[in-house]
Formats: sequence, C-alpha cells, structure tokens
Amino acid sequence: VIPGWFSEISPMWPGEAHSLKVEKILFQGKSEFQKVIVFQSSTYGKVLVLDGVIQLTERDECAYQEMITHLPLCSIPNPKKVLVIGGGDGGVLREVSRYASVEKIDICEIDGMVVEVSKQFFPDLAVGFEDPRVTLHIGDGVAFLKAVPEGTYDAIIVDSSDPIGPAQELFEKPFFQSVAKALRPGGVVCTQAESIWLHMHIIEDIVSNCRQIFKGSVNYAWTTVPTYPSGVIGFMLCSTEGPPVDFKHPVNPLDASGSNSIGPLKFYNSEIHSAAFCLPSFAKTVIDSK
Ligand code: AAT
Repeated sequence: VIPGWFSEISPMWPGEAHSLKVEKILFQGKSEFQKVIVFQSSTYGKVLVLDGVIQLTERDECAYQEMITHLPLCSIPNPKKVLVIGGGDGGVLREVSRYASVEKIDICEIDGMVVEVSKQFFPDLAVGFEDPRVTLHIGDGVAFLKAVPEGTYDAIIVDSSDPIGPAQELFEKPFFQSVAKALRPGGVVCTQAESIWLHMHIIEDIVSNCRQIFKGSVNYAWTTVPTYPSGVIGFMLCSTEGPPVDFKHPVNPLDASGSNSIGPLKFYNSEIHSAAFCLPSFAKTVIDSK
C-alpha cells in the first residue's frame, strides 16, 4: 500500500490493485451494511468507496450509469414503469428521468447512508432523486422484489455492488426468478455483470441461470469504466416471453441531446449501444455455449 494512494484490494481480483492518488478524505462512516468512504482524487474527481471497492468516480460514472440504463430502455418502445435495485447514488435515476414515456420509477437501495452521502457529495448524481416520478424504498432488493405483483414493470435495472457483501443474493438464481416474475411479458432486465477479464466463472453462472429463466432473449454487453477492476464492466440483458426484444438494435433511440434539463449524454449513443454486444472470442465462446 502506497501512502497517500487508495488501492482497491479484493479477493475478487487477486494479484492486482488499481490505485488512485488521494487529495483529501471527505467522509468516512460505517453503516449497518458496509464501510462508506468518499475521497477527492487528484485525477478522477470525487470517489465513492463501499467496503474498499470503488462504486463510482465523478469522471467516469457516465460510462456505467448511461450504459446500464439506456441499453435496456432504448431496447423497448415507451417504457413506463421502471424499477432500480441498488443505485442509491441516484445516477441511474438521473438517466431514467431522460425518458418522457416513463410514469413511475421505484428504487430499492439497501443502505440509506449511500443516499445521504450522495446527496451531500455527489449532487450531479443525486439530482436523480428530484424527479417527481421517483419513489425511494430503503431495504433489501431481494425482499422488495418478492413482494412485487406479477407483471408490474416494463424494465428492471440492477445496479448492484459485487457479490461479496449485501449484494450476494442479487447474483443468485432465485433473485433472477423474482425479476422475471415482476416483469411484464416482453419486459427487460439489465444487471451489473462483472468483468470478462476477471469473472468469467461468475458470468457463466449468470448466463446459464438466465437462459433457464428468461424465455425471450439473453445477451451479454460490456463497456469501459477505467476505475472498475480491469477497466471494463459487463451487463446481462434479458427479456421475458412476449413481444420479442432485439437488444442489439435499439427501437427507442435517445436523440443526441438526450432530451431534458440534466444536460447531454456524455457516453451513450446508438452506435456504442450495438457495439456493446460484440464480444472478444474468448468470452463469446463461453457465453454462446451456455
Ligand atoms: N451506481 C454506482 C454503482 C454501484 S452502486 C451499488 C449499490 O447497490 C450500493 O449503493 C449498495 O448499497 C447497493 N446494494 C447492495 N446490495 C443491495 C441489496 N441487496 N439490495 C439493494 N441494494 C443493494 C455498483 C458498483 C459496481 C462495482 C464494480 N466493482
């Protein structure tokens, strides 16, 4: 460990640790669920860390939040009811709020401290909570989903932390079963699905579970996020039986301005949407075989 630097060390990426130079620690706390740190880095703006793992930085959060949101929502016509699991920083809400067709946005985040800290230190993300269509539920996403009536949502976005800690169950088969139940026919889910460089074993399990559960389409997409381990992160995109969804060809494109008062899109566009589904051969072989 280098003094004055933050290094992200975890058994989920043994033998490597990406580091950022720390200018100043702005917040340190311990919630019921995890240790929460916010620091000012010298080159990526403010950084949110949960249990030693980087959740977002001001500089590259656009890549993650825009992709995890617009990959599913641009793939179906007129999304109306959207559920976000995790995502307590508000960044995904900010992106969902770009859609005029959306009538209701529920969010279920386990940790109220993440929401409070985001409102204090990350106003450009927490702005997502100001949309009047948003209802915040503080609680476990697994329990929340079990109570959702069948066929409620057009889209569910699972913006979850890694499977060590409170998010573990969000990577397991029963969770995906409740997601499928909560979606309308032809509804879509997009979940944070780790890195093809580090976690092919986790991805294999998710893909094979999803192929059993989702009778529409099952796809893996990925993007670059420099401050996530290995610099890339992937998404599992699935649809339920019903009107077919072709994730690779967005039917509900966002225009260049990205619409509303929150300003233009920084990362997402329709070309990068389609490109996100092109996989390196080593990953394609494994994912296609599941
Ligand atoms: N948008 C920033 C990126 C994240 S945040 C993940 C969020 O999921 C955290 O706020 C965490 O508190 C919340 N969370 C974890 N478990 C649950 C649960 N069971 N129910 C509801 N919310 C939960 C993801 C960063 C990915 C990091 C990649 N290395």
